[in-house]
Amino acid sequence: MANLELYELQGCPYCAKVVDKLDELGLDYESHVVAGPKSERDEVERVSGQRGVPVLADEENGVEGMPESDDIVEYLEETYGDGAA
Ligand SMILES: N[C@@H](CCC(=O)N[C@@H](CS)C(=O)NCC(=O)O)C(=O)O
Repeated sequence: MANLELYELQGCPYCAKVVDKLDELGLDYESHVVAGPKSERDEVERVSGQRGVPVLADEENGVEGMPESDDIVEYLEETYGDGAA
Protein backbone atom coordinates (compact mmCIF):
# COMPACT_ATOMS: atom_id res chain seq x y z
CA MET A 1 0.00 0.00 0.00
CA ALA A 2 1.24 3.45 -0.83
CA ASN A 3 2.55 5.64 1.97
CA LEU A 4 1.34 9.05 0.80
CA GLU A 5 1.54 12.36 2.62
CA LEU A 6 -0.30 15.53 1.65
CA TYR A 7 0.55 19.03 2.82
CA GLU A 8 -2.67 20.99 2.63
CA LEU A 9 -4.58 24.00 3.88
CA GLN A 10 -8.20 24.14 5.02
CA GLY A 11 -10.42 25.78 2.41
CA CYS A 12 -7.82 25.53 -0.35
CA PRO A 13 -9.54 24.58 -3.62
CA TYR A 14 -6.31 23.28 -5.17
CA CYS A 15 -5.86 20.98 -2.17
CA ALA A 16 -9.49 19.84 -2.45
CA LYS A 17 -8.88 18.85 -6.06
CA VAL A 18 -6.03 16.58 -4.95
CA VAL A 19 -8.07 15.14 -2.07
CA ASP A 20 -10.89 14.36 -4.52
CA LYS A 21 -8.46 12.40 -6.70
CA LEU A 22 -7.03 10.54 -3.70
CA ASP A 23 -10.57 9.60 -2.63
CA GLU A 24 -11.53 8.61 -6.16
CA LEU A 25 -8.57 6.25 -6.32
CA GLY A 26 -9.24 4.92 -2.80
CA LEU A 27 -5.81 6.00 -1.55
CA ASP A 28 -5.11 6.59 2.13
CA TYR A 29 -2.77 9.41 3.02
CA GLU A 30 -1.33 11.23 5.99
CA SER A 31 -2.52 14.83 6.11
CA HIS A 32 -0.26 17.68 7.22
CA VAL A 33 -2.38 20.81 7.63
CA VAL A 34 -0.05 23.76 7.13
CA ALA A 35 -0.20 27.26 8.58
CA GLY A 36 -1.94 30.00 6.62
CA PRO A 37 1.06 32.38 6.51
CA LYS A 38 3.64 31.22 4.00
CA SER A 39 6.37 32.37 6.36
CA GLU A 40 5.39 29.50 8.70
CA ARG A 41 5.67 26.76 6.09
CA ASP A 42 9.31 25.78 6.53
CA GLU A 43 8.53 22.05 6.22
CA VAL A 44 6.78 22.62 2.89
CA GLU A 45 9.82 24.57 1.67
CA ARG A 46 12.16 21.82 2.86
CA VAL A 47 10.38 19.02 0.99
CA SER A 48 9.30 20.87 -2.16
CA GLY A 49 11.53 23.93 -2.58
CA GLN A 50 8.59 26.35 -2.41
CA ARG A 51 5.90 27.31 0.10
CA GLY A 52 2.63 26.77 -1.77
CA VAL A 53 0.24 23.88 -1.14
CA PRO A 54 -0.86 21.28 -2.05
CA VAL A 55 2.35 19.26 -1.91
CA LEU A 56 2.41 15.47 -2.20
CA ALA A 57 5.09 13.16 -0.81
CA ASP A 58 5.34 9.57 -2.03
CA GLU A 59 8.69 8.47 -0.72
CA GLU A 60 8.32 4.85 -1.86
CA ASN A 61 8.41 6.22 -5.39
CA GLY A 62 11.14 8.79 -4.73
CA VAL A 63 8.78 11.77 -4.57
CA GLU A 64 9.86 13.89 -1.61
CA GLY A 65 7.61 16.86 -2.26
CA MET A 66 5.67 17.50 -5.49
CA PRO A 67 3.92 20.90 -5.79
CA GLU A 68 1.22 22.03 -8.28
CA SER A 69 -2.21 20.42 -8.00
CA ASP A 70 -2.49 19.61 -11.72
CA ASP A 71 0.87 17.81 -11.65
CA ILE A 72 -0.13 15.90 -8.50
CA VAL A 73 -3.48 14.81 -9.95
CA GLU A 74 -1.75 13.64 -13.13
CA TYR A 75 0.91 11.82 -11.11
CA LEU A 76 -1.69 10.04 -8.97
CA GLU A 77 -3.67 8.96 -12.01
CA GLU A 78 -0.57 7.70 -13.82
CA THR A 79 0.84 5.94 -10.76
CA TYR A 80 -2.27 4.56 -9.06
CA GLY A 81 -5.08 4.86 -11.65
CA ASP A 82 -6.51 2.15 -13.90
CA GLY A 83 -3.81 2.57 -16.49
CA ALA A 84 -0.94 2.31 -13.99
CA ALA A 85 1.77 -0.15 -14.94
N1 LIG B 1 -1.07 26.62 -9.06
C1 LIG B 1 -1.07 26.15 -7.72
C2 LIG B 1 -1.80 27.12 -6.84
C3 LIG B 1 -1.82 26.68 -5.41
C4 LIG B 1 -2.16 27.82 -4.48
O1 LIG B 1 -2.39 28.99 -4.89
N2 LIG B 1 -2.21 27.48 -3.20
C5 LIG B 1 -2.40 28.47 -2.18
C6 LIG B 1 -3.35 27.95 -1.11
S1 LIG B 1 -4.97 27.70 -1.79
C7 LIG B 1 -1.06 28.76 -1.56
O2 LIG B 1 -0.46 27.93 -0.90
N3 LIG B 1 -0.54 29.94 -1.87
C8 LIG B 1 0.76 30.33 -1.46
C9 LIG B 1 1.75 30.23 -2.57
O3 LIG B 1 1.38 29.85 -3.69
O4 LIG B 1 2.92 30.46 -2.33
C10 LIG B 1 -1.67 24.73 -7.71
O5 LIG B 1 -2.57 24.46 -8.52
O6 LIG B 1 -1.22 23.93 -6.89
